[in-house]
Amino acid sequence: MKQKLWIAAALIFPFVLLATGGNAGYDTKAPISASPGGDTTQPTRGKNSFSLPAANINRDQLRIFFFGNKLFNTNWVIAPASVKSLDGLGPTFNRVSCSGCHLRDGRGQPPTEKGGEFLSMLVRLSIPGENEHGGPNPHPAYGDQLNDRAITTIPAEGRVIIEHTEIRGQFADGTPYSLFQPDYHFADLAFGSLEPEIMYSPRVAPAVFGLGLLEAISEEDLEALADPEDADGDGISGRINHVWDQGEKALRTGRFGWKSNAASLLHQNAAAAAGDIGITTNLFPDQNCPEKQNACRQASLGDSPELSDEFLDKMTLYTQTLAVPARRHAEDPDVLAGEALFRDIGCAACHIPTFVTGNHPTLSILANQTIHPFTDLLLHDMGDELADGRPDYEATGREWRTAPLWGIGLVEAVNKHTRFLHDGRARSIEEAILWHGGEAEKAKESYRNLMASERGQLLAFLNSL
Ligand code: HEC
Ligand code: HEC
Ligand SMILES: [Ca+2]
Ligand SMILES: [Ca+2]
Ligand SMILES: [Ca+2]
Repeated sequence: MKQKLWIAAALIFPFVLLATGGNAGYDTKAPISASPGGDTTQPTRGKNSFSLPAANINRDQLRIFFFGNKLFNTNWVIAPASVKSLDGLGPTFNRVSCSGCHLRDGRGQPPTEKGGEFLSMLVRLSIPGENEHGGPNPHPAYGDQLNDRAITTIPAEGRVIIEHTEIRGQFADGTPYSLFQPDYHFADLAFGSLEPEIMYSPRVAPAVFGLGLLEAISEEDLEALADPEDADGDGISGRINHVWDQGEKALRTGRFGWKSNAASLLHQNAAAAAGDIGITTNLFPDQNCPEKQNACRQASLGDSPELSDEFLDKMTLYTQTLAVPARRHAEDPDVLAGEALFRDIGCAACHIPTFVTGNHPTLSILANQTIHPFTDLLLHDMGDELADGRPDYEATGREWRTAPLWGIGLVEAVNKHTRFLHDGRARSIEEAILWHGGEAEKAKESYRNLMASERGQLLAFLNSL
């Protein structure tokens, strides 16, 4: 009997600590302010709402920010060119600039016409097995990403065509809705079939503001939020993705990418330069030419590295200090009612509203900020329909990082579209909710069961972010 009591006390004690707050830097109940980026928050400015420097940036940092902005918008050219510091495009690539996909620092979308070319999304590839760091195993002929463009002297790898099937459903009150289920086909493959063993993952470019604040969320908070075995029995089991960081040369907690498959912005940016544009850095010094692509290897002409450490650091500060835009209509009664519904029906269990950031590794302006990103940066099983079937480090083929929701109501103003989720299949915020499954099935069902007026309030809240 005595022993049982001890066990019970040992089990309950940690929960009491958590429930009473302890030192936790996150909160699911605190009211949500109009400044989701803390002191970095900037007023909205139409289509430039994602492109402003953090409001608390200092003058030296601002100079670097503007230079980083230039690099982010640079159209890289084939080497050798007259400006040596900005050549080395390809040999294969997806776009010639970062902003080609992250248009106005915002998000990409699938092609708008049937069979249209990819302008702001890409397809990751791998075959079964793991690479030397436990990450995705690249395809011997196509690598870890389908590069749908190339310099003139060599072939592009191929392209992807999207087709849609319409799925019909209805809300509990009988109102009908329809969803677009995408179906992907490879075409014009230059190095033979990708079947039978290829695993692929189509992903749109996410927006790039507020990311330094996500980098400053403390490790302890993410560990406290993670519940891999669902010990508290709420049906939600967030997991940390441990991923190789090429800057630290170690496994680190993943925070960026649709599967939390990158741990730092330095790594993410250098990987994007190599994989998306064909630009080498000291972090990734090899040209993006898989073993079977001889012409690719012979075509690499840029200086090594094509992007210097100094420029990579400046580009990284840029992606760390893009401001989070202020909320609109935060005090509107419908928005406040929607905020209450967001918590009541379980959205806030994954889309964690509030964190106080810890220290940032390089930028003190990002430390100790009360922020509202609406993510736990953790992996969740989102069900069969959203599954890509392609593991990414510890993320399974059914798991995705909780997408941050800050700024989501401004996507239309900035990017002139409302395509959501990892592959942009959702045509509206509401469709994104209706695709939720797996651990989020219960919250999705609760949404489907709301009255039309309540659904409107929840959407008014999301549009105020
Ligand atoms: C071909 C389109 C494309 C280009 C070009 C591109 N990106 Fe991206 N970017 C993406 C996609 C897709 C993701 C999500 C990646 C994933 O889930 O693995 C991403 C993710 C990111 C992220 C993480 C965002 C987040 O919310 O986690 C950053 C930062 C980033 N890119 C920076 C850059 C930089 C810097 C460049 C230029 C060197 C660049 N990107 C070029 C498509 C692109
Ligand atoms: C179990 C965790 C979980 C719960 C609960 C949850 N979400 Fe999500 N949410 C996610 C994940 C993971 C994604 C990314 C999925 C993807 O891209 O395939 C996401 C994506 C979204 C998106 C699209 C964001 C974007 O950038 O494209 C919206 C909007 C959203 N959720 C709203 C909600 C709302 C509203 C609720 C409550 C009804 C909710 N979510 C409940 C985990 C969750
Ligand atoms: Ca190159
Ligand atoms: Ca490739
Ligand atoms: Ca749980």
